[in-house]
Amino acid sequence: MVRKWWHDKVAYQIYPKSFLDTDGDGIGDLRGVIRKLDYLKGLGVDIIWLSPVYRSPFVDQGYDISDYYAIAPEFGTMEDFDELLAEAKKRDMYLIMDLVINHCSDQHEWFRRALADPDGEYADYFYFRKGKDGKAPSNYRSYFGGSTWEPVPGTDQYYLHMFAKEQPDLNWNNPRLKKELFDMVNWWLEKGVAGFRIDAIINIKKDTAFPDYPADGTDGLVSCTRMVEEVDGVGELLEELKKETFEKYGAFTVAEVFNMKEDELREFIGDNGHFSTMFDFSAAVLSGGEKGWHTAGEISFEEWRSALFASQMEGQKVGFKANIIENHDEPRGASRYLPDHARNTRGIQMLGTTSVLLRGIPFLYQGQELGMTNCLFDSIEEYDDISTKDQYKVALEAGLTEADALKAVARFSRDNSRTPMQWSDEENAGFTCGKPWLKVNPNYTQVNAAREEKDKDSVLHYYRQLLALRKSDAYRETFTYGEFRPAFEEEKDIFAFYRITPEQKILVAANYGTVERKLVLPSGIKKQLLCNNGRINAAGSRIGLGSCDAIVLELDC
Ligand code: TEU
Repeated sequence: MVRKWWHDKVAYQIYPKSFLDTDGDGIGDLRGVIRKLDYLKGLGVDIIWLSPVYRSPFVDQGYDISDYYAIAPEFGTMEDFDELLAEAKKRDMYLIMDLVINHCSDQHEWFRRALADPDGEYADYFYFRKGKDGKAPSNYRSYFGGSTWEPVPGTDQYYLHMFAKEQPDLNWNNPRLKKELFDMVNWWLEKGVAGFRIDAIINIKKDTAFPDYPADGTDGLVSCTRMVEEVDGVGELLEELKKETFEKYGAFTVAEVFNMKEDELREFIGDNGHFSTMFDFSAAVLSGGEKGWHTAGEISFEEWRSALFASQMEGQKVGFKANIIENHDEPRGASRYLPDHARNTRGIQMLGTTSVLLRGIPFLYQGQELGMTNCLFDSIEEYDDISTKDQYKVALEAGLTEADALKAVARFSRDNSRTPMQWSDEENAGFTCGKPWLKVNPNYTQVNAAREEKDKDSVLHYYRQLLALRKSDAYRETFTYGEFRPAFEEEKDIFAFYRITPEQKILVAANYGTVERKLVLPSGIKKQLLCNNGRINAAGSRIGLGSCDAIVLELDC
């Protein structure tokens, strides 16, 4: 494996709108990020992923970009951005941007020109197609519900949008469009960003015949992912993107990839892959819910452990995955992957331990280090998220009551992870002195950075120890390059694995169950590296793991 600069780093996703507001408009901003760089450095963060801060009408919270070269005034100015970049570099931190190039905003100049002249050159930056038998060109359902085709005003044509109708898809068959995108990517790389998180990128390849597929819902439509899964050739586009941009700058890239074809992992993240790495969504996709969030089942511990172990075993054959428990699209990990009895400080520390010490690059999401959890919203009107509102409608159309539909979306709403960062027990959790754009989780009085700073047993202190251990001189090599090997898989409720190099053997073990479990180790304990309850119940090579205990041990090789 070719060693890369980012292999031993820790990354942290900032959702700027909810991170810290410094001008009182209730919206987080770049100056808020600047103000917290030392907090992030002190946590052990090396790479910061900034969710989109480009100009946008915010229909999809910035994932609908109207100007790729401008900072949204809600977040500040380009000067603020330049200062953030410079201040991060002063701290040996790397900044990566969110690259949203499957689609742009319907307010982007390209699309406005396309609407103004549906037969002109800018219309071919998008997918403008005539309808079929008076209907849309194909029967695809968008990720946010409804047809992926929207009529082009004043014509018999439609335009394609895999996401919201305000997010027209960009035509990657158009060389002029591609060059505009590549020039933009290189402009940001020239500015000194270290790379990108790449949004929804698997969607850029279309089957331009736009064939219908059998409907998979009562709306007579089929998920647009069906076309994504069937069409070949995305690799050629991804390779061109890499060669025309990232590769020229040695940029770090982490791709958001769902629906990748079998056996393509090496092409995506191998030594010469399209990307440096990609997120491991193997746990997130377990929730299913193909017919809507209201149809999603509960994940069993065994399914969850097996999915992560399989993903680790697959990943280490070809490269590095990016490990997460949550992000801005997912509910909070502490509310999703912990059984009820473990939804407490030690359970959250346990979850952090078994995620951060996996093989691959850990990507924390803002507030994860505090143990932030899902937030209950009292009505659908309190939610902001476009996906949540769509799923609420889907649940009602499936016959659920309003109360049950609200419960269904509460589990998976993207707003669970978009509530303002909880800095203190002051009003609005210290996030803003204005009216926060989204509800603040009422548990901020307990779950907040200021309180946890003073509590040596807090989630925050534990995450600092966890990241320091991972990056320590003594163990960095093993936690970065050490083989991942499952341990005690036959043991119910035990999530345990080894990280192994010729010189070191480290055991990470946690008890997600409710009763103490005894484990017989394969060799003696050389050193206790970390434990979330201060002491380990060990005698020789036997250990006792109580409920929610997480331990990290160096064993005799
Ligand atoms: O997400 C792509 C994606 O597949 C998810 O949107 C998922 O389908 C959706 O969250 C279901 O609720 C990326 C961004 O992470 C997401 O925030 C954007 O909404 C989306 O792309 C469009 O840019």
